[in-house]
Amino acid sequence: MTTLDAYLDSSRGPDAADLAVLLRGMAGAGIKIADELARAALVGQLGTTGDTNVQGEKVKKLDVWANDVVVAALDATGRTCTLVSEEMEEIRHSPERCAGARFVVCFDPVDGSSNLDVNGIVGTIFSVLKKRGSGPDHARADVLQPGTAQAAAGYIMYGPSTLLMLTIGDGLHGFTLDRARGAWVRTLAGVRIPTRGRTYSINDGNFIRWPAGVRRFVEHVRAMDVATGRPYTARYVGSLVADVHRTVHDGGIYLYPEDAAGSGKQSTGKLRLMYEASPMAWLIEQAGGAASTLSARILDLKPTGPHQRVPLVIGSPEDVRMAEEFYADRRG
Ligand code: FBP
Repeated sequence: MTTLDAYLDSSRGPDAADLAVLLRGMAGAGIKIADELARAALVGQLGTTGDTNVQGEKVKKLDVWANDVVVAALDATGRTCTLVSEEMEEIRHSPERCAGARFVVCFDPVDGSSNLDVNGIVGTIFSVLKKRGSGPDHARADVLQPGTAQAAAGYIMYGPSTLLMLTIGDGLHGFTLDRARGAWVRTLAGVRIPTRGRTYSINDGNFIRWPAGVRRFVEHVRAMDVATGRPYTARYVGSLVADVHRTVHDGGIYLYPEDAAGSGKQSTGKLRLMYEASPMAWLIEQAGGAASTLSARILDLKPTGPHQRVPLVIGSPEDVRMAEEFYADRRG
């Protein structure tokens, strides 16, 4: 079974060697976070810090701890000097580290943090972009690149096993942490998502705020019609990593739409483009899936800010197309 190291060593391309160093750093941070999650309740690492982050969310102790672990691991690679994190309001640009820097990294250190205190599945999500310019003024332009410019994307899922799902542009692969060997071993190679699924995943509690097209789509997949495999079953973990991973594996669709006009505060959606929607979109497209806002392809979006929020609908291509048709009133 191929290890992550062997897989990265065999990858080709002008930046392959530098990208390998950076990704090993991220994978190393994942091991530390997995270890800390396993003992968090024993060492008082659960609960909040009392602060509120740039997203307006109560900050969990592990959010900050994991953020520092990822920043230190990426700094140690010497391959990046510009970082964006859900837990850091500003773009962290360190000119003194730019000499060997080739990449910009956007990451969510603990995705699904509402699951932390209930021992639920959480994850780390990351997106790697090529550094194009030099100097502090260029840092923002380096960050605000569309998803099509990603050099790598991945998530680390802290579940019964610790799993790294990764793409560097040659398909979607999964590496399971083998603690005995201290190595990541490829257990999923060239993952392909089913073209259509039988599962939908959305926070039903937001029903009253969904755009009309989303309501019609959900009512459609809930309706009885054996011939088209309906009703779909509902699954929602409340952690993007867990809900997308199940969707990649089994097929189906995950939706976090914007709130309909006048119905709520998330008029542009909840999830963040740079370190949630964009990396997940590339990962799922590499597996033959689709990801959209329901009116535009996520990877084509031109970012406007490091913490920009967007609607995210992601999954099997036929299901995403169907949801887009209901949203555009072309169906139902
Ligand atoms: P963070 O936990 O990193 O803030 O991520 C956002 C998130 O928790 C996603 O993982 C998840 O899919 C979604 O928000 C759940 O939102 P809600 O509780 O509104 O359904």
